[in-house]
Amino acid sequence: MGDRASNHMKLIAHCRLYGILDTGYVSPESMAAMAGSLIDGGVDILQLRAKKNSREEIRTMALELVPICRKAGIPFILNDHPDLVPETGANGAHVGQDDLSVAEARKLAGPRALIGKSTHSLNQAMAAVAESPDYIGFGPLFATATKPDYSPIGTEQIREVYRVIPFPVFCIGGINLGNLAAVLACGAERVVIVSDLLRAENPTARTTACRALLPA
Ligand code: TZP
Ligand code: MG
Repeated sequence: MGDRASNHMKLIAHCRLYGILDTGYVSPESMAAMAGSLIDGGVDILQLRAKKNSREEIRTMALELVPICRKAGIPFILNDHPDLVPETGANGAHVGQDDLSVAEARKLAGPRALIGKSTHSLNQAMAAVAESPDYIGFGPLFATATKPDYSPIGTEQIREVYRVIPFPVFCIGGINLGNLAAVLACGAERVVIVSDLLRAENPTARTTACRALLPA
Protein backbone atom coordinates (compact mmCIF):
# COMPACT_ATOMS: atom_id res chain seq x y z
CA MET A 1 0.00 0.00 0.00
CA GLY A 2 1.36 3.38 -1.00
CA ASP A 3 4.52 1.51 -1.75
CA ARG A 4 6.73 4.33 -2.93
CA ALA A 5 9.91 2.34 -2.43
CA SER A 6 8.71 -0.90 -4.01
CA ASN A 7 11.27 -2.64 -6.17
CA HIS A 8 8.46 -3.54 -8.54
CA MET A 9 7.08 -0.07 -9.15
CA LYS A 10 8.58 2.38 -11.60
CA LEU A 11 10.10 5.30 -9.72
CA ILE A 12 8.69 8.73 -10.45
CA ALA A 13 12.18 9.78 -11.60
CA HIS A 14 11.85 7.23 -14.42
CA CYS A 15 8.39 8.33 -15.52
CA ARG A 16 8.19 10.32 -18.76
CA LEU A 17 4.64 9.80 -20.02
CA TYR A 18 1.89 10.40 -17.48
CA GLY A 19 -1.59 9.30 -18.48
CA ILE A 20 -4.77 10.45 -16.78
CA LEU A 21 -7.92 8.37 -16.75
CA ASP A 22 -10.45 11.20 -16.81
CA THR A 23 -14.15 10.48 -16.37
CA GLY A 24 -14.82 13.37 -18.72
CA TYR A 25 -13.72 11.03 -21.52
CA VAL A 26 -14.03 7.50 -20.13
CA SER A 27 -17.01 5.98 -18.31
CA PRO A 28 -16.39 4.24 -14.99
CA GLU A 29 -17.32 0.93 -16.67
CA SER A 30 -14.61 1.41 -19.33
CA MET A 31 -11.89 2.66 -16.97
CA ALA A 32 -10.15 -0.67 -16.41
CA ALA A 33 -10.03 -1.48 -20.12
CA MET A 34 -8.67 1.98 -20.90
CA ALA A 35 -6.02 1.60 -18.19
CA GLY A 36 -4.97 -1.65 -19.88
CA SER A 37 -4.83 0.05 -23.29
CA LEU A 38 -2.59 2.87 -22.05
CA ILE A 39 -0.39 0.43 -20.11
CA ASP A 40 -0.01 -1.70 -23.24
CA GLY A 41 1.10 1.45 -25.05
CA GLY A 42 3.80 2.10 -22.47
CA VAL A 43 2.44 4.80 -20.20
CA ASP A 44 4.74 5.21 -17.17
CA ILE A 45 2.24 6.38 -14.54
CA LEU A 46 -1.55 6.70 -14.37
CA GLN A 47 -3.90 8.98 -12.48
CA LEU A 48 -7.63 8.70 -11.91
CA ARG A 49 -9.28 12.11 -12.33
CA ALA A 50 -12.99 12.02 -11.62
CA LYS A 51 -14.16 15.56 -10.97
CA LYS A 52 -17.87 14.82 -10.98
CA ASN A 53 -17.97 11.46 -9.24
CA SER A 54 -18.72 10.76 -5.60
CA ARG A 55 -16.06 9.62 -3.17
CA GLU A 56 -17.66 6.18 -3.18
CA GLU A 57 -17.60 5.94 -7.00
CA ILE A 58 -13.96 7.02 -7.02
CA ARG A 59 -13.16 4.47 -4.34
CA THR A 60 -14.78 1.73 -6.43
CA MET A 61 -12.87 2.73 -9.58
CA ALA A 62 -9.62 2.98 -7.63
CA LEU A 63 -10.05 -0.50 -6.17
CA GLU A 64 -10.37 -1.82 -9.72
CA LEU A 65 -7.41 0.16 -11.07
CA VAL A 66 -4.92 -0.45 -8.25
CA PRO A 67 -4.23 -4.13 -9.07
CA ILE A 68 -4.00 -3.35 -12.80
CA CYS A 69 -1.33 -0.70 -12.23
CA ARG A 70 0.45 -2.77 -9.61
CA LYS A 71 0.70 -5.72 -12.00
CA ALA A 72 2.09 -3.38 -14.65
CA GLY A 73 4.59 -1.97 -12.15
CA ILE A 74 3.51 1.64 -12.58
CA PRO A 75 2.37 4.15 -9.94
CA PHE A 76 -1.35 4.81 -9.61
CA ILE A 77 -2.30 8.29 -8.39
CA LEU A 78 -5.64 9.63 -7.24
CA ASN A 79 -6.57 13.17 -8.19
CA ASP A 80 -7.69 14.74 -4.90
CA HIS A 81 -8.85 12.34 -2.15
CA PRO A 82 -5.51 11.64 -0.44
CA ASP A 83 -7.58 10.05 2.32
CA LEU A 84 -8.49 7.26 -0.12
CA VAL A 85 -4.85 6.30 -0.66
CA PRO A 86 -4.44 4.01 2.37
CA GLU A 87 -7.78 2.27 1.93
CA THR A 88 -7.48 1.69 -1.82
CA GLY A 89 -3.77 0.89 -2.04
CA ALA A 90 -3.16 3.73 -4.50
CA ASN A 91 0.43 4.93 -4.66
CA GLY A 92 -0.32 8.58 -4.11
CA ALA A 93 -2.49 11.62 -4.63
CA HIS A 94 -2.39 14.77 -6.72
CA VAL A 95 -3.45 18.14 -5.29
CA GLY A 96 -4.22 21.44 -6.98
CA GLN A 97 -3.48 25.01 -5.98
CA ASP A 98 -6.78 25.31 -4.11
CA ASP A 99 -6.63 21.90 -2.44
CA LEU A 100 -4.90 20.62 0.67
CA SER A 101 -1.21 21.42 1.02
CA VAL A 102 1.32 18.76 0.10
CA ALA A 103 2.01 18.21 3.81
CA GLU A 104 -1.69 17.81 4.62
CA ALA A 105 -2.14 15.42 1.70
CA ARG A 106 0.91 13.42 2.79
CA LYS A 107 -0.46 13.15 6.30
CA LEU A 108 -3.69 11.63 4.99
CA ALA A 109 -2.10 9.51 2.28
CA GLY A 110 0.70 8.13 4.42
CA PRO A 111 4.46 8.69 4.54
CA ARG A 112 5.27 6.50 1.54
CA ALA A 113 2.66 8.00 -0.78
CA LEU A 114 3.69 10.05 -3.80
CA ILE A 115 2.21 13.53 -3.69
CA GLY A 116 2.01 15.64 -6.83
CA LYS A 117 0.96 19.26 -7.16
CA SER A 118 -0.48 21.28 -10.03
CA THR A 119 1.23 24.55 -10.90
CA HIS A 120 0.06 27.10 -13.46
CA SER A 121 3.01 29.51 -13.63
CA LEU A 122 6.74 29.64 -13.00
CA ASN A 123 6.05 31.46 -9.72
CA GLN A 124 3.71 28.70 -8.56
CA ALA A 125 6.26 26.08 -9.55
CA MET A 126 8.97 27.86 -7.55
CA ALA A 127 6.62 28.24 -4.59
CA ALA A 128 5.88 24.52 -4.71
CA VAL A 129 9.55 23.73 -4.02
CA ALA A 130 9.05 24.71 -0.36
CA GLU A 131 6.31 22.09 -0.10
CA SER A 132 8.55 19.27 -1.41
CA PRO A 133 6.05 17.40 -3.57
CA ASP A 134 7.32 14.31 -5.37
CA TYR A 135 6.57 15.98 -8.70
CA ILE A 136 4.65 18.90 -10.17
CA GLY A 137 2.44 19.39 -13.19
CA PHE A 138 3.19 22.58 -15.13
CA GLY A 139 0.53 24.02 -17.41
CA PRO A 140 -1.77 24.18 -19.19
CA LEU A 141 0.76 24.92 -21.91
CA PHE A 142 -2.05 25.18 -24.47
CA ALA A 143 -5.79 25.75 -24.23
CA THR A 144 -7.55 22.49 -23.52
CA ALA A 145 -11.12 21.26 -23.19
CA THR A 146 -9.98 18.98 -20.37
CA LYS A 147 -9.38 22.01 -18.13
CA PRO A 148 -11.27 24.78 -19.90
CA ASP A 149 -11.19 27.51 -17.25
CA TYR A 150 -7.42 27.97 -17.21
CA SER A 151 -5.45 30.34 -19.44
CA PRO A 152 -2.68 28.69 -21.43
CA ILE A 153 0.81 29.62 -20.24
CA GLY A 154 2.69 28.74 -23.42
CA THR A 155 6.07 27.12 -23.80
CA GLU A 156 8.46 30.00 -23.12
CA GLN A 157 9.09 29.15 -19.45
CA ILE A 158 9.60 25.42 -19.88
CA ARG A 159 13.41 25.56 -19.92
CA GLU A 160 13.50 27.78 -16.84
CA VAL A 161 11.13 25.55 -14.89
CA TYR A 162 13.33 22.50 -15.55
CA ARG A 163 16.41 24.51 -14.59
CA VAL A 164 15.10 25.64 -11.21
CA ILE A 165 12.87 22.78 -10.03
CA PRO A 166 14.76 19.99 -8.24
CA PHE A 167 12.16 17.22 -8.73
CA PRO A 168 10.28 15.85 -11.76
CA VAL A 169 8.21 18.36 -13.75
CA PHE A 170 5.45 17.11 -16.05
CA CYS A 171 4.31 19.59 -18.68
CA ILE A 172 0.56 19.37 -19.24
CA GLY A 173 -2.28 20.85 -21.20
CA GLY A 174 -3.10 20.47 -24.86
CA ILE A 175 -0.15 18.20 -25.56
CA ASN A 176 -0.74 15.64 -28.30
CA LEU A 177 1.14 13.46 -30.76
CA GLY A 178 1.14 16.32 -33.25
CA ASN A 179 2.84 18.89 -31.01
CA LEU A 180 4.83 16.65 -28.65
CA ALA A 181 8.08 16.97 -30.58
CA ALA A 182 7.77 20.77 -30.49
CA VAL A 183 7.06 20.70 -26.73
CA LEU A 184 10.15 18.56 -26.20
CA ALA A 185 12.17 20.95 -28.38
CA CYS A 186 11.10 23.72 -25.98
CA GLY A 187 12.82 21.81 -23.17
CA ALA A 188 10.10 19.55 -21.75
CA GLU A 189 11.43 16.27 -20.35
CA ARG A 190 8.19 14.72 -19.10
CA VAL A 191 4.59 15.21 -20.17
CA VAL A 192 1.02 14.47 -19.19
CA ILE A 193 -1.28 13.68 -22.10
CA VAL A 194 -4.98 13.18 -21.42
CA SER A 195 -7.52 13.64 -24.22
CA ASP A 196 -5.16 12.82 -27.08
CA LEU A 197 -4.65 9.33 -25.65
CA LEU A 198 -8.19 8.74 -24.39
CA ARG A 199 -9.93 9.98 -27.53
CA ALA A 200 -7.64 8.28 -30.02
CA GLU A 201 -9.15 5.68 -32.28
CA ASN A 202 -6.48 3.32 -30.95
CA PRO A 203 -5.34 4.51 -27.51
CA THR A 204 -2.62 1.88 -27.28
CA ALA A 205 -1.09 2.86 -30.62
CA ARG A 206 -1.32 6.57 -29.76
CA THR A 207 0.37 5.97 -26.41
CA THR A 208 3.12 3.93 -28.07
CA ALA A 209 3.69 6.69 -30.62
CA CYS A 210 3.91 9.39 -27.93
CA ARG A 211 6.13 7.27 -25.67
CA ALA A 212 8.54 6.67 -28.56
CA LEU A 213 9.23 10.42 -28.80
CA LEU A 214 10.20 10.63 -25.12
CA PRO A 215 13.51 9.54 -23.55
CA ALA A 216 13.71 5.96 -22.20
N1 TZP B 1 -4.17 20.39 -15.61
C1 TZP B 1 -3.65 21.32 -16.40
S1 TZP B 1 -4.10 21.09 -18.00
C2 TZP B 1 -4.98 19.70 -17.63
C3 TZP B 1 -4.91 19.47 -16.28
C4 TZP B 1 -5.56 18.36 -15.58
C5 TZP B 1 -5.71 18.91 -18.63
C6 TZP B 1 -4.81 18.26 -19.63
O1 TZP B 1 -5.59 17.50 -20.52
P1 TZP B 1 -5.28 17.42 -22.08
O2 TZP B 1 -6.50 16.73 -22.65
O3 TZP B 1 -4.04 16.58 -22.25
O4 TZP B 1 -5.13 18.80 -22.59
MG1 MG C 1 -7.76 18.99 -7.02
